[in-house]
Amino acid sequence: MPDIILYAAPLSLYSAKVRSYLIKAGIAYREVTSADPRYKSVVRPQAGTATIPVIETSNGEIIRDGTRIVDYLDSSHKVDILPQGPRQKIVSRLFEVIGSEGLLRPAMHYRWDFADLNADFIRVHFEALVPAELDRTLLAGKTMQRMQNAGQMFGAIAENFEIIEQLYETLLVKFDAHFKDYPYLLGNKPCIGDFGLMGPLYAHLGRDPKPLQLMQAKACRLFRWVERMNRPEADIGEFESRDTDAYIDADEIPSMLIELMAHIARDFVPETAAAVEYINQWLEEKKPPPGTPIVRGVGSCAFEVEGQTFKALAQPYRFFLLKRMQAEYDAVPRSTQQDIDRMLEQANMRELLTCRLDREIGWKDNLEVWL
Ligand SMILES: N[C@@H](CCC(=O)N[C@@H](CS)C(=O)NCC(=O)O)C(=O)O
Repeated sequence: MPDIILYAAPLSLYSAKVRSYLIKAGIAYREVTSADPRYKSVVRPQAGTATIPVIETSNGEIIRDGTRIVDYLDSSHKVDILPQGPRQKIVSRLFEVIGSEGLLRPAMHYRWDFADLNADFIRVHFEALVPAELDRTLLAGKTMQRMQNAGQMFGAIAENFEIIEQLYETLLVKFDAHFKDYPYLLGNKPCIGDFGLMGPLYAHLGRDPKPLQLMQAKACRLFRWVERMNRPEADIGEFESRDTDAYIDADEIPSMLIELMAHIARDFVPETAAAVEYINQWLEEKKPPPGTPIVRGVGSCAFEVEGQTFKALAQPYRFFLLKRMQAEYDAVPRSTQQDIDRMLEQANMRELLTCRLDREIGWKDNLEVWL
């Protein structure tokens, strides 16, 4: 009997983070989809809402949300997925946010807007999520339509395709350059940022036919990282150093990683700044009572990317994650903060330190709630 049952799916973005953690942590688990009868009868009623990933532990606990699942597992398994160095901690936490929220546009665009290559592949996977006794074609079709609409709400619409593709293709080149020198984001072992990035970079961009072709053709070392993240061993044969238990020395952040962050900042920072303003205004107007469950998006905010106005769903969850980075910053002495300021300045991400919601986000019965 495995320690953990993981309710997930191969094509699910948020499931990829948890699966990779389970593999690297060496935790015995069994993965099933939400079509498993136990999901409906036992898991879903306690999960709060019908998303994956969810885990069921051997003592019957049900935990929903990829971030909470990794926190929960790591609190007992202590794999050590957060570097000790303050700058590396910040970078690690930042990539956790970027993984969940910062690459949704390319993830959705390359899944939903290339039907010639992707359609059959995607349909097979969505149908597998519907219990066999139901009308798989009909129900999968409805979910697929809902997901395609979600992509548009994240800003993956025709007017933006050119910019989304330009940004993503450059991102591939920059990731590839980083993974030429290092097997993981911060050295020879994965950190929480690596696990976060597996969401978009494995589940969508490293698996669906169109973006998989692109990644293999333009960024074979990034593709290797994706493979490596789903293997229990360190899988670093092509690198000189064999020390599998070390982050980069002296809290160093490689200059290529700073360049990569500065590239991600091009849409991530204006979007985050617009979203925080939008959500704070919404909070001011609606004043949700403490304990109110948080919806995925509270409305659509506008921001500039490469001189063009984008609109995207303002999602409180981004700030639940960003707060974890800000908390690391708040916890260190001023002189260390200044060091972090300099690094974030170079990465054009310093503004993220001030993007804070006026209300805290907490958890109740597996749902995120306003405190
Ligand atoms: N914050 C959640 C998000 C989970 C989530 O949105 N999962 C998607 C699949 S990748 C889902 O189940 N969507 C179904 C829906 O929204 O109805 C997490 O990190 O686990």
